[in-house]
Amino acid sequence: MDWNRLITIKDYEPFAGTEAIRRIEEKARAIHDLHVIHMNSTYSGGGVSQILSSLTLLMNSLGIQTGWRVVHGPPDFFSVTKKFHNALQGDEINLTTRKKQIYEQVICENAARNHLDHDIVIIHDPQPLPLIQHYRKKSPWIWRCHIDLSSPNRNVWNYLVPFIEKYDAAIFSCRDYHQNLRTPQVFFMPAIDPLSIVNREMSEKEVDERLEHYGIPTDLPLVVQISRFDRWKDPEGVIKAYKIARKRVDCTLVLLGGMATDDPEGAEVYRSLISHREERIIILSRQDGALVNALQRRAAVVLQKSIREGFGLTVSEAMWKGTPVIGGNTGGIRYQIQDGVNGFLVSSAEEAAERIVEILENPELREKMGQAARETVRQKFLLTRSLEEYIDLIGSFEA
Ligand code: UPG
Repeated sequence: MDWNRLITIKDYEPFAGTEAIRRIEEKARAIHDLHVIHMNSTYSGGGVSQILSSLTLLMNSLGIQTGWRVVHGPPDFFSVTKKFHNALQGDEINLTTRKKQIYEQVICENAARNHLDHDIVIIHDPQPLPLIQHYRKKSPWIWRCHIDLSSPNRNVWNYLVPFIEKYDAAIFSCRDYHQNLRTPQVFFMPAIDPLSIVNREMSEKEVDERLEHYGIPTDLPLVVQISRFDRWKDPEGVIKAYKIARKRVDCTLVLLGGMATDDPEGAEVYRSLISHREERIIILSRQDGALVNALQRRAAVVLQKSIREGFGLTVSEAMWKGTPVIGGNTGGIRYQIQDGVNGFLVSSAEEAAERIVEILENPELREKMGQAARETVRQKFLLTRSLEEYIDLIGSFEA
């Protein structure tokens, strides 16, 4: 592979198969030359930027003229939108007029700077949601929500509904997130890019080099969680599970989390964890895709002990590398992990500890689960599948 050229759909043939690639090319021809724009709230950090950096290139390679913009705003805007995010995942919120004003005014200013007269506009998550009310809408607008909507706080949800109902379609990651809305709802899961820095093949030597660079010891099995530092990802629960497990098996814990520019709580959660650091508890904040890749490959087991999770890209990423994942029994994780077959689902730190011990003490189980995990991702969670779903949805407006 020559990494100095842009990736094309043909590069995905070894993963998706010839037939799927031909089908995608044919469907894309029908919407060829359409001008599509994706808009979200950050170019770096977090799952949405990870998805858009791959998806937008691939759409262009298929002849769909696809752009990517981000909302700009001051810290108090992102502080408000993170509170909305938390409330949509079930938190309480004091929904004051001030919060609404900050949110709506910043979006009004963004609308003045962004001339969205594209053939299709795709808005990701709540941050840029109200943009739609500032345009004379000439074409379909789609709202793509990445959040776990299994039990949204009704105050915030009801406040956002009038914006959402201006859209022509809303995409949610699973059927469980279905809402009472006038807007048509479409359900499909996100997916991972097997050719991104985070997921592409790495040699053992490259893995060693990355881990050594950060001083991560590999003499004992690695128990790893990679996530933004966010309470919903339950880093405290991971540390608790690790401390219980290591009474029975020797292992090292690594918690890695890059900061996302649209998540002002990350630094605070990271600081709250620092006191847990010790020789065998490594807590790192770095933005290094190759390190994510190396850790997911070398880990004896990966945890994603979330309490809420729209989908959980890190689950599929580790599974793709043949590493068993212990996931929180919640949201989109339940659609990726089949308990006891390609990983484990858990509901407490104690259960997670049990499963860590079981996997570390049983290399055959680890191997078998890892293989099943990779096959699950190959069949269901690779980028080409979600790309095709986007193309189908866009095509449905053109028909
Ligand atoms: N990542 C890094 N470096 C880090 C930590 C994470 O590159 O230090 C990457 C990670 O590899 C993954 C992404 O960041 O690709 C994180 O994605 P995800 O685990 O899915 O979490 P969120 O950032 O919370 O993403 C939101 C939803 C999530 C959903 C995703 C896409 O919360 O549930 O899977 O959007 O829909």
